[in-house]
Amino acid sequence: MDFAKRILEIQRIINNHNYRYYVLNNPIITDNQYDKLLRELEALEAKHPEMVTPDSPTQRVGAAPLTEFGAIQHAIPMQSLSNAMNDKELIAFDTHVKKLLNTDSEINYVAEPKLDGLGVELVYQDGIFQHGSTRGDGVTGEDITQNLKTIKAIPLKLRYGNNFIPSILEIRGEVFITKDGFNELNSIREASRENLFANPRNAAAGSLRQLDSNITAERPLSIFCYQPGTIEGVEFATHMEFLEALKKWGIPVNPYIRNIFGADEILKYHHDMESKRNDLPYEIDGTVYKVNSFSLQETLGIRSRSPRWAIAGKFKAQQVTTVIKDIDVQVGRTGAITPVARLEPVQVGGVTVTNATLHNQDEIDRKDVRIGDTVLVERAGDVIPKIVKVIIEKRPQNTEKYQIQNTCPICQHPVYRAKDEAVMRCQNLSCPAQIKGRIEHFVSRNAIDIDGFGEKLVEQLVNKNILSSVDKIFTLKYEDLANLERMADRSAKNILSAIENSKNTTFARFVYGLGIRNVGEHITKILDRHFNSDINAFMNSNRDDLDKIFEIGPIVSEGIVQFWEDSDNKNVVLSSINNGVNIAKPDL
Ligand code: 9MJ
Repeated sequence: MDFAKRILEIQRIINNHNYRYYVLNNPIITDNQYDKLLRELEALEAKHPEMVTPDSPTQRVGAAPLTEFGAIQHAIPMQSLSNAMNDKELIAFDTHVKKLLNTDSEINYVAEPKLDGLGVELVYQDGIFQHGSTRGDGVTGEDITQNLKTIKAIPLKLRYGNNFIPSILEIRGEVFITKDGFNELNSIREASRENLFANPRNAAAGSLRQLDSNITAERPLSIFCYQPGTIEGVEFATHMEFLEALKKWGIPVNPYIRNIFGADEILKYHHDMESKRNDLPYEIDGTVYKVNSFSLQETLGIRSRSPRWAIAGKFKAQQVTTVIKDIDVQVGRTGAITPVARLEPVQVGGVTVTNATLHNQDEIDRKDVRIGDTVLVERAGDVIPKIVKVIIEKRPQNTEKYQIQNTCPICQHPVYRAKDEAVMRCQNLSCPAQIKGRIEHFVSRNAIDIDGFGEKLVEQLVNKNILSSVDKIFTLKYEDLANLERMADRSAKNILSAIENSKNTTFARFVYGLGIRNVGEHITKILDRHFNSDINAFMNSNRDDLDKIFEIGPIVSEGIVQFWEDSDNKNVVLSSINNGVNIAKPDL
């Protein structure tokens, strides 16, 4: 057989297997056989690059990483659904629809499982996948075409199953990760000491937001589609007809979608799906009901943010009991100290839960959570599991009240808690847990403004231990930069010259860059005026001096005093000045 014929044949065979697997849920070959076909196609296309088309199954991976996502306008806004929290609200929805349509007859609805993933829009032009986007704010989303192309459940080319292909087909659906895929992904991440995803939804979202689609390609993402956008060239009378057409075009549609009538069937479907929920391979957090007839949908119309012809019925949160093995204290990028309960791993609806946030000391005190306690844990929707309560009867003997230490678990500097704030913070400018964020803030446009000093550069310099505090920026040498990966001679020189330029700065910019708690740009200007741009006077100010400044309240002065109590913070400032930072008098 000639190569051109064979290439087209393998493309067709692979697309057919995708269809059998993702739409019909009835695969007939093994993963190995599938990979073998793909490799044969890759080899043939490598020899005949002129035969490669954008919709070839080989074109899902390999795109160059992006520097940022472009924006995509949705031709029709992507609305969200209003929620019914219980049976009563589901019945009220049906009653309202009947009233608006002025009818006593049972309404025909399409009942759908509500997938807990990420809403996306796919656009096909003459049957070829053109681009896809996130929901964003509903009007404008992010262009995640390259990432969506890696999802094998999304056909790059529609099947001619309906004997016609619309010129424009916009469809909405939910990208998700299966429970098994999520658990497996997290065990891999745990083994390589990476941060774990809190739930399958976050894992799907994190995977879709990768600028490098080769990373997305390694994540077990899938999709079910459930809603039309603009469609040109075909008309449908009902939502169900639209869904049937999607299947014939090769687009995955959830197999539990049903045609139902009236409130009784809404409740029955809702309860049936709730009892099936834990047996499904993916997460659902409720059910959705849509008036089937498109003309009735039009009559019902939309509210500002959601259609009147649809409702989402939410499931109750799932709860289980487990034991707190330990309590760890984490330091966020902004210095916030968060206690996290390490749990005896427990399955909640097929997802392994190992951690729960304890928020802060007040929360720990309120619930009197102790290491060794048996606790009731709840996973509600897409949030991180939370501890509902301690089962006091199961508390072992000799437990102690838990108290977060008053030093940072990472750098051992004292932590500070502002009056009226529940959160404790580490204000050490050089705390390793915060250093990347601190440097990024210090060099940012409204702070000392070093052009070209981006997130990637900070990441490299900190990881290589070249930068461990902000003052070290001013002692960077050409070799420190030029030896970094992907750093051209010219860029290294440009960055050094931007650093030189930044040394002539103002009090307000410099102090803003220090990131003192509650000291924003406005406050830095007030301090500038009060201390007459004298950074030494500011560093050595005490509570009384600060309290005298009109416009500065006790919470701000408390943060400042605590910041300067840490002599290492003063040393960073002095070292910056010794290394050439010159704070000019501003034009006030
Ligand atoms: C989910 N999340 O499964 C819709 N959804 O319809 C289903 N979401 C939806 N439909 C219109 N099944 C807006 C959102």
